[in-house]
Amino acid sequence: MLYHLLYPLHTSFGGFNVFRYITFRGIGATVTAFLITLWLGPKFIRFLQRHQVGQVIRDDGPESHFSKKGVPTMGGLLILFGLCFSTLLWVDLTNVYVWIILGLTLWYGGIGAYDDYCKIKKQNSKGLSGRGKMALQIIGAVLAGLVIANLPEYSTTLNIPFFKGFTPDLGLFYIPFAMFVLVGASNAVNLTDGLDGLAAGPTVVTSGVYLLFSYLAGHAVLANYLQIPYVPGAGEVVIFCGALAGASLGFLWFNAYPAQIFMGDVGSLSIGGALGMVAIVTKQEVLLAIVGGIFVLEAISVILQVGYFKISGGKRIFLMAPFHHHFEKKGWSEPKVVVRFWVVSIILGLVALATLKLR
Ligand code: 57M
Repeated sequence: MLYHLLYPLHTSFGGFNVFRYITFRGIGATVTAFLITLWLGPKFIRFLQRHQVGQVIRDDGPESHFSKKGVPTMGGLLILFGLCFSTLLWVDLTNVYVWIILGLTLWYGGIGAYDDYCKIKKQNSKGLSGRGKMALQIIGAVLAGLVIANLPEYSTTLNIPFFKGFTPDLGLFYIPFAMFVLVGASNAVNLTDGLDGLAAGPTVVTSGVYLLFSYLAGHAVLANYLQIPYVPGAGEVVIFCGALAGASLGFLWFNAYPAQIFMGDVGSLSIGGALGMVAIVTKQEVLLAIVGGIFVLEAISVILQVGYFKISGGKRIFLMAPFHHHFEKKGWSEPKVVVRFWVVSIILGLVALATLKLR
């Protein structure tokens, strides 16, 4: 909004020229989202406590989690507010990509909010049915995939990190592929969100890396030089990524161990969807498996554990899945598991950046 209000005035006041620059607006969006989330956090936590929007804890989980009963949940609403407010404040509102990303993020947030609401109302850890949740996620993903694949300047080719010469065109198959990315990312973040700060930390790293990739993808000269796909208009996604990183950092302030608030499904499903959609817009879908490697590993640990549990008649690979619980069961303290996972996430972020030069 500021871009539309203030940039046109640059002819009378030269200083307003800065609103033209994506870098300036990206920093503005990051700081704004962080400060809003930080400012609203305590008020929002008190509001949730007053309305008893507290976490229901499973009785079959690690014992260290029993004391978390009643911690306010649905903190994702705070993240979504900071993210949307800041994005709308700083972005060029005529940019179609940002609207698609915001739409998908809010759709997934709506699914999560409904799920959280059901769990709190029924006072058990089962919300919306797994199938119902999946069906709603697929509908959102297919719609988003159809819209984006039909944009004239968008290409349905696939880009594979380290293999820049190999870019197969998926054509119509791009829609199921996009669906896989969106539904997979959303559920992977959801599975990761089981320890204080565990999902928010890698979210900051992933959005930070995609902030850079959006800038490069939207810059014809740099994209050409680095041999990455040029997506006209993708530069504005920098503002969304900055706002996501800022809002997640603000949320992390309160979600850090011992957490005063959890994000709930409204947070985890929407963040996963947002990251998936950003990866799709910037044409760096496969890269998400690297930079978001923590989310992928958590999801794989669940698939392996559940699969093996079924075929072996009750045996396990990990002491408990998702595998952050495995380390807890081994005796690592919760902050140790979380910080070590952050360390891995940062290293994976660096590997993702290396794909810019290595081919
Ligand atoms: C949700 N949610 C947390 C909070 C958060 C198939 C199966 C593996 C699925 C999986 C599952 O349901 N995962 C998705 C994970 C829950 O957190 C809430 O949920 C939101 C995210 N969706 O924002 O609102 C609990 O996680 C803890 N937490 C924190 N700090 C945070 O910042 O400590 C969350 C955020 C919270 C809190 O304790 O209550 C969750 O874990 O439920 N299921 C599981 O994860 C379960 N695994 C399991 O059953 N494994 C089995 C195999 C055979 C399937 C096994 O390995 O034996 C575990 N989850 C729990 N206890 N809580 C195991 C038991």
